[in-house]
Amino acid sequence: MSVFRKDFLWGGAVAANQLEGAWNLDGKGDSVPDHCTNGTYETPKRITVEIKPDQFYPSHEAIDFYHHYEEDIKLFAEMGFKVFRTSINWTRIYPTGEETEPNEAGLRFYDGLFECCKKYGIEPLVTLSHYELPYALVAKYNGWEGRELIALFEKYCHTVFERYQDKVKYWLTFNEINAGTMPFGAVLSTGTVKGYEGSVMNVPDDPQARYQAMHHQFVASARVVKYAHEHYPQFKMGNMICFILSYPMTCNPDDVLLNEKVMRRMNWYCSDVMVRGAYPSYAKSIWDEAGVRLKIEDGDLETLKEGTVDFYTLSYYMSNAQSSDVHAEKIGGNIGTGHKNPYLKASDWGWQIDPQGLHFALNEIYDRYGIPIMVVENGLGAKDTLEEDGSIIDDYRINYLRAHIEEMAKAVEEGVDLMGYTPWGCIDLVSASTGEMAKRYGFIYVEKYDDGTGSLARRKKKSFDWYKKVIESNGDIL
Ligand code: BGP
Repeated sequence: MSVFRKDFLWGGAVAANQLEGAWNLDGKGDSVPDHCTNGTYETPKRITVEIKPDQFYPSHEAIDFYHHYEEDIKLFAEMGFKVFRTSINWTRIYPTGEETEPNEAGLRFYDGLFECCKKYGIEPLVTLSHYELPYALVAKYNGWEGRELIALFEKYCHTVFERYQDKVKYWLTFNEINAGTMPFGAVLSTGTVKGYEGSVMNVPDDPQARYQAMHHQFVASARVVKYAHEHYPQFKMGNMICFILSYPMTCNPDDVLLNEKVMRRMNWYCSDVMVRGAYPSYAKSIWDEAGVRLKIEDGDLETLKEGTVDFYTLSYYMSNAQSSDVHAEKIGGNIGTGHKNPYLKASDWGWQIDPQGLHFALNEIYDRYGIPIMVVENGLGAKDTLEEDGSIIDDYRINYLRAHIEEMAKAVEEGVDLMGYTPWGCIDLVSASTGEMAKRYGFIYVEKYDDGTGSLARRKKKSFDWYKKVIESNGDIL
């Protein structure tokens, strides 16, 4: 007997900039990822101020979902998806963020997409900002450091709420808002990279700008959530956290306290604000340590209180360990911080695989907030091999997902109110951290390669049929 709710939202997740392509069609403006070149695990991708004709920008075509969405959603429906998480690319609606009138062609594209979901009985779950800041706002305001962005974001959200009020019920404000707590979050998340050109991993760090930017995002999110609650009572509004669980390396109290500090900054700081509606008591210690003096305007703290979210969502890929021993081995990986956990194995990209960590994280989150939770990203980025007969035997991916679903089930049995599960990159797409196609997550393979070539043909992987059975059995047959 399934432990998951009868109406459990099984599905998959993507982000507009990583799959749509059509980066400058039908009036779309350029967003931050459109300025990012391709990279690999070893060689970080770069951001450029101008779009250069001699550089390759993977988001420009991506997997051309813009022209393939009907075919792709049909395949999602065949797997039995109840929900499809995608984002609206802000630059399709307001190309520079500052227009007074929205771009009708951009709005029409998402009309078509959401109607197609509806045709198959799939509920859209829409991220309003998934690393898709108009680049013009980086150039003019240093991204979210500029307070002006709050009103510009509100204008954009009001437009899409009005337009899609009958088509979309579930909304997330900012994808992985806590990326701003890490230096590399300056590119994709806070956009505090005005005039910067170079590796996305070497941005000169400016914690003052990052934390101020996050404050503006918190206020923007709260205003939009409040507005939605007042005008569209049928909407459900969520936050989204990149949950990178960490453990103390040993029971040495130094390790335990170090880990608590990392967990607060990385995983709790943002959601404490968005779920509880106030900065936590330890926030000042984070700002002091980073040398940050936050500018909080009159009314901001009231706004945070008035715009708390209805449900909590997270991405979960890995965990790491924290050690006070200066000789402890650091993890490789391109986004993690911390140390290697000797009990875990890592993916080819250095992300330490830890299904039990998901169980632990869900328990901790639910104990802390007591509101419904949804896992809106999880999955294994791996190289796939196309066999001669055209098949892709991705047992490694099935094993990863199975193990995580088993642990989710245990958390549910222990009382966690889990609403749904949307594994990341349900169709192969461009990697956010490296810009590669080779780091594949999908149930559906796309013939598109790192040099930009490929027919864009879609093929079902072995995991496609596996996931279909998982959904059919509500998580019973794994
Ligand atoms: C999250 C992002 C996604 C996504 C995923 C996998 O951080 O929200 O946009 O891409 O991670 O990461 P990657 O693409 O770097 O493998």
